[in-house]
This record gives sequence, C-alpha cells and structure tokens, in this order.
Amino acid sequence: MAVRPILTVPDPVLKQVSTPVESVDDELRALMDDMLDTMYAAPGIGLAAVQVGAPIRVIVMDLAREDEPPQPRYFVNPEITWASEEMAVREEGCLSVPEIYDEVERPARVGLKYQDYTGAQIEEDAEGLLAVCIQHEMDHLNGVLFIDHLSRLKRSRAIAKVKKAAKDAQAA
Ligand code: K1U
Ligand code: ZN
Repeated sequence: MAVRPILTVPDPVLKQVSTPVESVDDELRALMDDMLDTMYAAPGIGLAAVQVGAPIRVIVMDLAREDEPPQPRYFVNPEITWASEEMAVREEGCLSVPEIYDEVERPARVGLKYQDYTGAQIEEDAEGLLAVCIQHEMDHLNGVLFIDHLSRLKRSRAIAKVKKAAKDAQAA
C-alpha cells in the first residue's frame, strides 16, 4: 500500500469526467488501498480516484470519529438514485483545494447505489455527513469541485491562493 500525491487546482485532470469501472478485481482493490492510505495521511474523510490521477468512478471514505475504530468505505460506480427536496448547508473542504473552506448547499438526504470492495451491489440511504461527503466526492467523478458551487470571485480567489501556496512551497 502507498501514499500517492494528491492533485490540486488548477490541474486539468480534476475537471475530467471519470469513466465507469468494468470489474472489481485485485488491481482495483490495490488502487482503493492506496487511496485509503493517501486519504488517512492527508488527513481527510473522503477521496475520489481522480484526485490521485486515476479518472475512474471510485471513492473511498472513512467518517469514523477519532475515538472510534476506523470504518473504511468503498464506493465503486456510485449513483444517486433520489435526492430530498430539503436542502442542507454545511462547511466543506477539499484535499485538492487545500486550506479553503466554505459553505455549500446540497440535498439533505440521498439514495445511493454502488458496488463495494468485493463487487457486491449495495443500496442505502444517506443523511448527515455521509450525504454531504458522497455528494462532494461524486461531484469529483463528474469533474466538479466544491468551489464550483461558490461565486466566481470566491472560486478565483481560492485557486489563486492554492497556486501561490504551491509556488511558495516550491521556492522554500
Ligand atoms: O478532497 C476531498 O474530497 C476530501 C474532503 C471530503 C469532504 C470534507 C468535508 C465536506 C465534504 C467532503 C476532505 O476530507 S477535506 C478534510 C476534512 O474534511 C477533514 C480532515 C481531517 C479531519 C476531519 C476532516
Ligand atoms: Zn474534494
């Protein structure tokens, strides 16, 4: 297992629409293991494959609190089957837009269909942090970042800030 570099804005790969996974095999599980290591090292609570440069429809997540044992979750070819009319606003961050946090409004509850680590087909309903995180990660699969939900001014300021931080880090 390995920690991979996480792409940051404005890397054009992050704008790609990820392609469906054909089969859940050992090669895919190795990628998901690396993604989980990468997410824990960041640290973060979710990660889409495109963020490590693999534009396929795979997400990993762990929403366990620090005082709880790890609860890794794997979503292959996830689909949202329904979304509530009720909306909820929550502050989001993104490992591809480091150090930027802002509020995003999304459906409060969604229905999910996906394959897990073994390839089994799962259906479940999501609310709270799971609903927020899965919608954020599924946006990644469609080339959308949480800053795309903000005003143009906030988005361009966020990208400029990340670019400057990357430049400063390279100079140091
Ligand atoms: O880049 C990503 O997609 C991961 C992102 C997921 C996310 C966070 C908040 C709302 C929606 C989606 C992150 O994990 S950002 C880091 C973060 O939230 C966090 C880091 C350490 C401890 C707790 C949270
Ligand atoms: Zn993100």
